[in-house]
Amino acid sequence: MASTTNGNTGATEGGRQGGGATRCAAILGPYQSGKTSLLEALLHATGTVERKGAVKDGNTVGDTTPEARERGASTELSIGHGNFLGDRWTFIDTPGGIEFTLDSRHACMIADVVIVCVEPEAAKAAAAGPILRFLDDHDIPHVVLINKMDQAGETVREILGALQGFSTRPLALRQVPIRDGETVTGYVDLVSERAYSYREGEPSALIELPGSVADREAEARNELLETLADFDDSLFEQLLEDIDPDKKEVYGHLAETLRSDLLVPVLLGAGEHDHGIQRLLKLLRHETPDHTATVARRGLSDGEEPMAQVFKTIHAAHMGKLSHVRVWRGTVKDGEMLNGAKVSGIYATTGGKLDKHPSAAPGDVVALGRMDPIQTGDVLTPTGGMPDKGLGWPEVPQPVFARALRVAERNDEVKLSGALAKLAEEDPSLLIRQDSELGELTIWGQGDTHLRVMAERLRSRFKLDVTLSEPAVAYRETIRNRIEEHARHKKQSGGHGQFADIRIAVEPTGRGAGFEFAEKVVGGSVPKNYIPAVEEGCREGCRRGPLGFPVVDVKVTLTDGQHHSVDSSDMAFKIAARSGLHDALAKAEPVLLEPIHQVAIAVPSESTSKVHGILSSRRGQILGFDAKDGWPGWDEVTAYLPEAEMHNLILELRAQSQGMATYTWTFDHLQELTGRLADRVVEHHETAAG
Ligand SMILES: Nc1nc2c(ncn2[C@@H]2O[C@H](COP(=O)(O)OP(=O)(O)OP(=O)(O)O)[C@@H](O)[C@H]2O)c(=O)[nH]1
Ligand SMILES: [Mg+2]
Repeated sequence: MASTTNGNTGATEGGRQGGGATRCAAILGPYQSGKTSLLEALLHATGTVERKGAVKDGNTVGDTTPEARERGASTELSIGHGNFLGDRWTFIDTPGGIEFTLDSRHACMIADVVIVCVEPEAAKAAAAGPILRFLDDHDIPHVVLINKMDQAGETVREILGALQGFSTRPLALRQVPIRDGETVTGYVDLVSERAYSYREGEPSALIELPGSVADREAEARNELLETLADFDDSLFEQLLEDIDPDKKEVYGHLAETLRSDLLVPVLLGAGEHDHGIQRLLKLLRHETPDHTATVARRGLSDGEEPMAQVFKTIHAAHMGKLSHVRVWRGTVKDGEMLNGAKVSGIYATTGGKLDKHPSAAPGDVVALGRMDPIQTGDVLTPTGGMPDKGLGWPEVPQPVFARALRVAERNDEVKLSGALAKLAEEDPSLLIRQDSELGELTIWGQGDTHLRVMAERLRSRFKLDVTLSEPAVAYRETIRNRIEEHARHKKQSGGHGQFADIRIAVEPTGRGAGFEFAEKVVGGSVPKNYIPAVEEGCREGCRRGPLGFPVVDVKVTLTDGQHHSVDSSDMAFKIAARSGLHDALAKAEPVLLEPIHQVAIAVPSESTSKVHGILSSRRGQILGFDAKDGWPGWDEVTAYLPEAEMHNLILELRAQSQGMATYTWTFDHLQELTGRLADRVVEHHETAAG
């Protein structure tokens, strides 16, 4: 384990507030771009971690759960606190995996600034596109860190070029790299015009500006000033007159443009080697707004009473429910009531470690204990009068991947449903469904890894032995022909006999019509009081048709029949109807129906043709494709797709689009399925049913 010191937790001792309020930076970025390593470097540089851990050694402050450690990839938020030059900071490392996006987005909503960490390779950096778009849409100030510069093969220009297309704000390069052959050895700061040489595990050393970068430095500095001048007339005039602006003034403009989210500063670094960390921290110190600006941006400024907002809910193994909050206003005290729930413990969390505090001050990020009725997103106040989540709270993405979930021990079923409810409360992008028709429990989420991680949590945290498998498809069947059927139920066994006789016509109806029943009985051959029993018998007969599936879109008309004054009964008519319908359906050319969904796939244009290929190989029918509204460079492809072909769709789409494609879906209609595919479904169903 990395050794940690206790001093730098975010909560204030005894509720006393130090110099400024704690500010909060969330770290986002594509999968494996180095965020957890960056958190470690930031905590090292801010005095929280004495000895730095490494992701490969499994001893970082972030990624403490078995699910994350085993993967060497984050599967949940990791929080750490630090002190930099007297300022208190909370850093939140987020998982890069696209399947855990909702957690990352929630962290953005309570952060004062977001550090977008990208790889030094244009194609990989472009995977940050959706993140930049989200931050732009929500007006969240952000900084881009081109990370892993120790491995940079491509030029910073190429990487920036790839990113700029996704950002509506100009990306403003703040440093240029100093290279020695293939290796990046340091950087020049474009405002101070000072050159630094990177040092492993230490702040960079000031050096003479090497002649080799002088031209590039001058050019990049000019670009930076020109970009800034777009937001300030006096700077614009100075540049026109060839006056070199005062550095202090430039820093002032930079702080202003970041605070107002007009511009995105771009820094260089290598978190794992501590390169560029001091520069990043200094930028954060001088240019990041505090929580009051964030509260205003979120539209939560009204009112005076203490206020906090939940951005993550966890059911910890020994601690019970923990609601991670950012305190927006006032002091939150242990034991007080917020939104009708009693705060039972206030903790500053660093990775998996908790430090108890009596209170938390504005700006602090802490966990509140045992706030049972409280949900992620809730805005907490003593009066509970703020039901709103504030501007822009992220929508829960529609689940795109499902698995049937089984628990090995039947006795564990109650425990399982309790555990699943907790997991779904922690992660609103997870859905649990109990399908009574298919007799199957399914979990729905954002992809394979997402659901596997959930299964691992069930095993590690709740000690439940569960397995995942492909879920069943809700097939139906109908008929193609009209059939008239005569059915008689007659039993003579001592005393009372049983007698019912009916004639029915069974015919297909329009798709989506469901089941219809009519009667045209004349002369009371089937007395009125038995007709509901006939209808009920027919409905029961539709539960499982000759192919083994529920029958839909048929109309049954009772045309005639006979009864017996003593031996007829509701039961006799029901039995006759059920068997009559059963025989009729089998003769009426039964046919399988499969559910078809309408899908709308959003994909970067360069991958659109691949999406067409994927859809046609999955029996999809393309309905159209067009440029996606408000998403430059993206297309939206709409298609009908059979549910049976959708199980792994998201995985293939992501594989063919560098993880970027997403889709939404709605059930559209049932469609006949014939031939070999249908035979296989029926056979498989018969085998499964034993
Ligand atoms: N060369 C180099 N490799 C790095 C650097 N930072 C991280 N890595 C490596 O990149 C891989 C991913 O690092 P993480 O810090 O786990 O990345 P992450 O962004 O947290 O990954 P996810 O949580 O899965 O999205 C590991 O193998 C690290 O050793 C860096 O500055 N330079
Ligand atoms: Mg990580």
